[in-house]
Amino acid sequence: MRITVLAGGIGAARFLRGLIAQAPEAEITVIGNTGDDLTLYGLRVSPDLDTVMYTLGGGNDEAKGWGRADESWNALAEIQAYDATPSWFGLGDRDIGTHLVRTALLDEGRTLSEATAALTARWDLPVRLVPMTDLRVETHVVVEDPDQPDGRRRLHFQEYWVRHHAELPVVDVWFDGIETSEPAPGVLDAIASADLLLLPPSNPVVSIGPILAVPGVRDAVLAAPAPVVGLSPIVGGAPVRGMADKLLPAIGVDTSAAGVAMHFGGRRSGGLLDGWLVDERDADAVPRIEQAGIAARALPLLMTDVAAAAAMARATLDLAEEVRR
Ligand code: FO1
Repeated sequence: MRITVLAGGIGAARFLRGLIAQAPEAEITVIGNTGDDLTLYGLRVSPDLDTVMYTLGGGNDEAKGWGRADESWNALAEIQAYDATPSWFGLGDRDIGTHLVRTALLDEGRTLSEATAALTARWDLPVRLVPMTDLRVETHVVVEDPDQPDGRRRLHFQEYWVRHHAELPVVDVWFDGIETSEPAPGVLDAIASADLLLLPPSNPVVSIGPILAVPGVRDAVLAAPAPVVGLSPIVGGAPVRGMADKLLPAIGVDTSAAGVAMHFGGRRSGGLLDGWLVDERDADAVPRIEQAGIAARALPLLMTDVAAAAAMARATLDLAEEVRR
């Protein structure tokens, strides 16, 4: 069975661990979000690609969810000792090794897809990880700033999230470079040839959003013969982790399991979804979601361990079979 997953970072990576445990024979292609990417000290960093790579490769820091296990922070300490900026982004020494190799490959003229293939080869991943695009796209957050003439300021998503802890009032979110981007090689084929398309519990705005915004991707999902099933990243009105609750209002979406389902839309009304899984705390939202033509199921959605993620994956596969046209 060929499964294609549109993935952000930590939530997607943890779900993928469950999916792999539940469907070890499946051929899984992960289309990774690259809107989080940024350049620091000349190094190209791809946080969501690295989170999937480290987590599925067994090299991730399980407590933080991002970055490498057994990390040290000597280079960052030196940066800070020099009072150099930026120093708000946690660049670990082992992690820097990844960025050095990626940047060297890119500087040699290799594409991000080629660099990602080279990096993931070391980790012997049980999935194929491809970037959503090989062209530069960066998610920027527009925040209120009374000191600016138009009362607004635009900053990179990572600065908004890591430096400012998502505390700045968000006016808009946009994906710089998205209009001239194009799907990376294999992305459209992985969508068209999939037996199942999944939206894991990732941030709908800055993780799934950029992937769907790459020209051609949303249309490919709409045209795909495979059922499209997603899992709500919002449980009981709040994101399980991260800052989706700060960003969803900026795009006019209700911070709820039903709100995000409606945001993606039901296939019957021109949207993406055939099925949507919500946490049992949001079971009361099931009827409304079903009325939108999206098959909905309520079950525990907290990925406390791989077994919990595998149970979610099982329910996802079961729902996919129920909605398969
Ligand atoms: N998240 C943080 O909250 N603080 C950090 O210092 C930080 C550093 C970092 C370094 C490499 C990397 O791949 C991810 C990193 N993240 C950090 C997570 C990153 O902000 C992710 O993009 C978000 O968690 C959204 O997926």
